[in-house]
Amino acid sequence: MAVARRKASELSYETFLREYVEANVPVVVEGAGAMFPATQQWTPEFFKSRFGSKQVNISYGEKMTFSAFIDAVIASREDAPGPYMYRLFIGPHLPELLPYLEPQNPYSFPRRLASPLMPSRWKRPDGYLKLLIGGTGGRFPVLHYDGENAHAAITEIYGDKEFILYSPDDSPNLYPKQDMPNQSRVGDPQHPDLERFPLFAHATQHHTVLHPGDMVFVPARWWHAARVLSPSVSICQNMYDASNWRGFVDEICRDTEGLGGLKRFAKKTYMSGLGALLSALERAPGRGRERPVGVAALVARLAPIRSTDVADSSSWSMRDWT
Ligand SMILES: O=C(O)CCC(=O)C(=O)O
Repeated sequence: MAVARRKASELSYETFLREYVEANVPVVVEGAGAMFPATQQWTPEFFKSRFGSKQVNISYGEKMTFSAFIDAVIASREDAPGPYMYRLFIGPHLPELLPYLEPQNPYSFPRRLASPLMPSRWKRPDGYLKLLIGGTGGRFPVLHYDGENAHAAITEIYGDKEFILYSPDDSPNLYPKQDMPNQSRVGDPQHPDLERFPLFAHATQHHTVLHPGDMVFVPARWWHAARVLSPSVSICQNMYDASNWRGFVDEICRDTEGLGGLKRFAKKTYMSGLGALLSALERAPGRGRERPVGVAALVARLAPIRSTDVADSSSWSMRDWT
């Protein structure tokens, strides 16, 4: 099945929220990233020439110099895929890149992650902004959905990438791992071992190809994976709003980390109350104003719904999120 495609120039933010975010339906927004200076300037060579000697995170625990990594990306082939970068958080590791991503893409704005009312553990004003780079045949290593009920947005900056998704309803056909239920045991979903995983044949694949400027919205609990068709650079962000808050709270409160019942109850009460407060502030009258002042400005700051509601990226906390 093809993922729906809409043009950014014809898709209002309100329609995007109603038809896709609230409905938990994936969509590609064409041109959502077209206004980024990055879309004009980022190429594999850009990273090699600017940051060649810098050691960067590629995957969990794997680091390389940018120079060696980009050489491997260029050499990557369908039958001999090179490494795929998916653990480089831009804010703490390459803040020089942030100006290339402003003005922010409104469709991937992190919303509640950017609220100062978020507990510090989940305060991510850039939405866990990550850099994803790979060469032909490179791929994200596992079919998965994002933890803590997050929505995700992946915006293609350079090159082409195949992106596939499976609905949460297909979870029983995807063989979730016992210890990590948001990861599938199937391995490469384009070359599944159907003798080991026969139910996978019943799963409905939603398919698209991302080109520069395209953003795919990945709703909470939708399984997804990506494979590079030509050397590719993209970014990934997470987002919370009223549509995925309850699932987020349920998940973080299930993970008790040794907390007793009373503490868990207190945490759940606080987070549920915060959700109700943010929902009210997000719907407060006058939220559409371009430059709010007074009380409206305070409301916008506490419950940001678009990038102009928050301070610019130079003031973001650059804590290491790896
Ligand atoms: O490589 C991609 O585009 C997928 C990224 C992703 O799913 C993730 O970082 O969680």
